[in-house]
Amino acid sequence: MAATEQAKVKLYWLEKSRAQGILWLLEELKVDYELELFHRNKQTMLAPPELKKIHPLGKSPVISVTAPGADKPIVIAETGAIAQYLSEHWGQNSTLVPKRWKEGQEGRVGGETEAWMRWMYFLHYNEGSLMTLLMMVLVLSTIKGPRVPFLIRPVTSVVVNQVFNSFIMPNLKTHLAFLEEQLATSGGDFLCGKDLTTADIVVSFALINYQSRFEEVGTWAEKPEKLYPKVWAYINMIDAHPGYKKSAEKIKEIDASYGIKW
Ligand SMILES: N[C@@H](CCC(=O)N[C@@H](CS)C(=O)NCC(=O)O)C(=O)O
Repeated sequence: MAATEQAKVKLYWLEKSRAQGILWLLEELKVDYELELFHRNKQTMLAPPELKKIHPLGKSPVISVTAPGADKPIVIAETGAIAQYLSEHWGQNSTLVPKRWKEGQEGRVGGETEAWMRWMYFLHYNEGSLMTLLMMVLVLSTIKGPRVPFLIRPVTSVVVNQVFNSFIMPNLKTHLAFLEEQLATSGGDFLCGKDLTTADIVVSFALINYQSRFEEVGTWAEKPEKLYPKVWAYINMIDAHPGYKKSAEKIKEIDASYGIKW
């Protein structure tokens, strides 16, 4: 039996979190995994302190992988690192991870295929650039929302709207235009070409969960779906993907809700 089949994989799950994207990834890669569930503090929405016993930052997703014969598990945090590790061990010989080397160029600088270069880039881009911006939208929105006392909310709203106009909106437009161009030039419907890859699983999770907030950020010349039709076609295609739908059903069984809105 292959070591990957014997390895014990556990996903430390936090409700309403990026762990949902990792669950789809595990399902799509056909990894046999266990779940350990954690719930957010109802007031602060922070993760419970017990998650810090798994990894010092106390965030989710985190996975542990116990190889056959190993006396202790490897603990991996960060969406991109988790996706890379699982892809490298469970995704080889599948279309979920693009072939790395051009024929005859194995191990050479510049010998990588364009699809693999895109795959590597998007695994990093997701948390390094896209989610950083989208998290700012989430946090800033709460500063002008019902969690802020009614009397000071007009003041916080003015400040948040200024940040939305001066920083978030121009950056969001740049990202959406970039993704539109990447989808136009990938050679297929997905970010790395004609096949769904683990990079699509990671990036689409961010887009699906934040698309409804884009219009909160400011005034658009037209609806974002008209301005970035390929991005919207991509979101809708992933939304209808059977593997995605199945994972969303499983998530609803675990958590009673799907999504990261809170
Ligand atoms: N860059 C990290 C971000 C991890 C992260 O911030 N996770 C959130 C949930 S999506 C979390 O654990 N929040 C609870 C908290 O901050 O206490 C990753 O990609 O895994």
